Amino acid sequence: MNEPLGPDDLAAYHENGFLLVRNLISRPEAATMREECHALAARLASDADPTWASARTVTGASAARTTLKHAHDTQFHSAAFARLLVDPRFTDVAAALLGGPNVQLHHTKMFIKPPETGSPFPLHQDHPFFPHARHTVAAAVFHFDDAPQEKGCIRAVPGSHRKGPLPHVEDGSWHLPPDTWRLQDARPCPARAGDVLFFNYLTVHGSGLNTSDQARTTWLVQFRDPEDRPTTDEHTWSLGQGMMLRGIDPTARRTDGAGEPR
Ligand SMILES: O=C(O)CCC(=O)C(=O)O
Repeated sequence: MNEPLGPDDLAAYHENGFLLVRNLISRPEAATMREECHALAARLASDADPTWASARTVTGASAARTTLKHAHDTQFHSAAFARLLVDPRFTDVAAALLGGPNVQLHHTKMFIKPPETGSPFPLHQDHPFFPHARHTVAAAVFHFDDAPQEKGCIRAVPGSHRKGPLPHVEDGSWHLPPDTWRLQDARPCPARAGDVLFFNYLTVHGSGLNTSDQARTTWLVQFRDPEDRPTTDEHTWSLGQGMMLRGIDPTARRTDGAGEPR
């Protein structure tokens, strides 16, 4: 079997804490998934806006009424997401980055940043949302349309994962103190439809406002080594948590509801 990543890619991931994998899926596949996302958003037709309060107060976006559409655990809404979750093009890269054969799901989340008003995310680590003992948790952000800087692409701070868990401000969500962690200082990661951005949950990241006339459509998959365990029950409600995406769960954890959190 071909290695999914070369040694330079792996070294860059471990050095920077993030890696953009180009064309992990094809542009036509990305276009199909984009339609799935927008159809799901229309079916859910929710008025709820998941924009973080801090996005309005610390990113300078307060003047605009910014908006965001999201949906958790999309594989429970459409089988197209379930197929992509176990697609070896994704899971082989995830395993290579984890450094072992087994990849377990934590949760998935679709984001649509609408044109002109798509909300920013202040810089943060994902760690405070779902801390784990061994810090193997990582995200894969699938881009289903092009995400240049003006669409509010993700930005990341190279090497920030090596600082370990950082103190965050909590105000409904978690973010880093904006005076020391400025979004504009983080490195933009512009992506094209079909690209997937991988980053560890300790990597400091955020994203800007979508000022373009097109929506930015992404799907985020949080995954981990199954031998890594949550240290709180903060985010154990996700329906699909604990599903194996590749390999086995060597811990043979009980799945009948009587065991510890998934
Ligand atoms: O999709 C984005 O722009 C950022 C999302 C993010 O930072 C997160 O969900 O933790």
